[in-house]
Amino acid sequence: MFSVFKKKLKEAISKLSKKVEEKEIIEEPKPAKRKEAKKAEKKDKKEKREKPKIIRRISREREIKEEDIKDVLWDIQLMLLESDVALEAAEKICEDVKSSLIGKKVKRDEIEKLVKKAFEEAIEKILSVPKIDIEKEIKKKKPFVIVFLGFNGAGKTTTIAKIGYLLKERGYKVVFAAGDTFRAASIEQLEEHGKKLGINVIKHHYGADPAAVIFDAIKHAEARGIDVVLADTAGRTHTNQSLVEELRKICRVNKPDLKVLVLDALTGNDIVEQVKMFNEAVGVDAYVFTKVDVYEKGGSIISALYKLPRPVLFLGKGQEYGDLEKFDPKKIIKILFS
Ligand SMILES: Nc1nc2c(ncn2[C@@H]2O[C@H](COP(=O)(O)OP(=O)(O)O)[C@@H](O)[C@H]2O)c(=O)[nH]1
Ligand SMILES: [Mg+2]
Repeated sequence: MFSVFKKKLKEAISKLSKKVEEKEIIEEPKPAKRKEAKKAEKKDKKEKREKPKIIRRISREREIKEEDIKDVLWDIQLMLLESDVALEAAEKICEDVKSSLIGKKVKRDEIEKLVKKAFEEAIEKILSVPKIDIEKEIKKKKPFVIVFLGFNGAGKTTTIAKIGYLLKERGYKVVFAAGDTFRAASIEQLEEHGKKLGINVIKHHYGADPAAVIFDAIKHAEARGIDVVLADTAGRTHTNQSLVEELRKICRVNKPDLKVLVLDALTGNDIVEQVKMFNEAVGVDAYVFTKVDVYEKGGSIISALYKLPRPVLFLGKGQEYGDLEKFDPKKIIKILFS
């Protein structure tokens, strides 16, 4: 994750460093008269021989002005956009970086540290969403009902299996609800996971009402003292409008305790549209970002959290049941800036 971002940030910082150095050369005081100028030139040459050039420059301090960082901010904004950060989020980050840099007195060798710090803070601000602890949540109510939302292929079914595995390992009783009654083979896919994990799957036939499937799973859980219902849903029906209506009905009938939006991090900055659509349809309580293991850019997570700040339940980092990771902004920042 973030390899593109890191490379580009390095380039932008090195450009800014050069800029500050150039300015210093231009601003060197010029002797007023010709004679003095010659004398100074001689002296300068001697000095140059005695002291390496670079040391003289490092010892200078300069105040950062808007014109110094205009180009660099532009580079950085492009870099953010190329890393899948949505425009509004990229603009906000640049705005924050700009206001924290302008007016700072800086030496050339401090620039990298200063720009990185300004960036770190701007991005950390976006990533610092409220925390969520799934075990704490599910202890609040029995059965605790979690509905997973998201487009086809986002990784809903896989994520449900992973979370089922994790909760079972920790001693909770789990049931799956096969609420994707639309996509071919989706019920079998969930059943396959259920078989491997020893978790029951409540299902109807294809084309059945998913709200009813989830309702049955909740009744099943109530009757058997099951702690958690993990409900799958379809990603896309004939049109987005019918998907919205289907999801609304699921929520109206079953009143889930947590609506988790599963997002494929590889989606790029279209992710913002998905966040908006699902949140307007039924409201999003938390996220899971999947395929983080194969995602080099990292920006779509920043875009989603900027658009709608919600807790991140987990990051999906592979195809095995154990491939779930806790979301830690500090760790992401470290990856970004190390
Ligand atoms: N590399 C990787 N692949 C994933 C991850 N999560 C899901 N997948 C894969 O993405 C594809 C779609 O996942 P699926 O759970 O069927 O998506 P759904 O349509 O939302 O239910 C499958 O091939 C999964 O194995 C992940 O975290 N990393
Ligand atoms: Mg599925």
